[in-house]
Amino acid sequence: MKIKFTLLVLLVLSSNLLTAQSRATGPFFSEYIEGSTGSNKALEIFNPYPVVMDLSGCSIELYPNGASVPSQTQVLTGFLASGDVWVLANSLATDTGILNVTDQFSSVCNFNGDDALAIKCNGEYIDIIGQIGFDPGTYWGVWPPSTTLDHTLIRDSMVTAGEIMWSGAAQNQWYGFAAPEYSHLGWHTMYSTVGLDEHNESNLFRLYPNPVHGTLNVECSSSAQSTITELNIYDMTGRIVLEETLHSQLSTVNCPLSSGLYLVRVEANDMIYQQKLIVE
Ligand SMILES: [Ca+2]
Ligand SMILES: [Ca+2]
Repeated sequence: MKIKFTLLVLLVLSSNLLTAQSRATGPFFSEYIEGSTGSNKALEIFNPYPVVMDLSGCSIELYPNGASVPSQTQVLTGFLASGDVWVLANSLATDTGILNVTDQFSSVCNFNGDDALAIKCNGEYIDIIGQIGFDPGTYWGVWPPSTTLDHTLIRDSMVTAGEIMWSGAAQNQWYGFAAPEYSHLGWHTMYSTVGLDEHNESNLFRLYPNPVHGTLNVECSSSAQSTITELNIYDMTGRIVLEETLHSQLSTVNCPLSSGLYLVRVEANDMIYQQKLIVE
């Protein structure tokens, strides 16, 4: 059920996409759910490219308990739209938070924390959760601190391609939520830091102070002759945490957010500007 997605990177696709396309391409894991009760387990995969992706030739593999060969393989078929996700779930899942957005039931959703999962396309690994052929004991740890046991893991919105190296690489690309947490399932947001910086290098759009504590000023330069109409602030999991409708070149926005890194996206006339924001 492809119900909802946001793709913020289209206007700024540049070197990141070229880099990704120079190696094997395919979808990557955007969400992992290992429920604390029953078989409420799910995987979400995401198409990061600006074109429809043909999934034929791609499969998802489950490597249980340190196995070096998969016990379960799910061959993928069909097409996945740009920025869209495909949700696979355990056939015994009972929670409607999973069932309402499931596209396909699959036996690869039989992991329980200490297993590795891979996406392979045309014989090449595209993305791996954990380390194939190695048993971590109980779970794989991720950073910020969480684990693959009894957690929902959301892929960092800055990630633009799969990663086959786990230690020190893919393991640092996930945000963990204690199970049950299903509100991110069925959609994913991706954006590119390289693109963001490049897109705003002419300083047509300005946020200050940054870091901010309290009131944020949002301004389009007079040379841009633009009036800001919409402002959205996203957290690092891609969730919109603040929405404002504005009607001026310079606006002030009360910013009562918890400390952390965010992405601010504004629309002004026909342009979209994006910039990272630190809240103190
Ligand atoms: Ca296992
Ligand atoms: Ca998701």
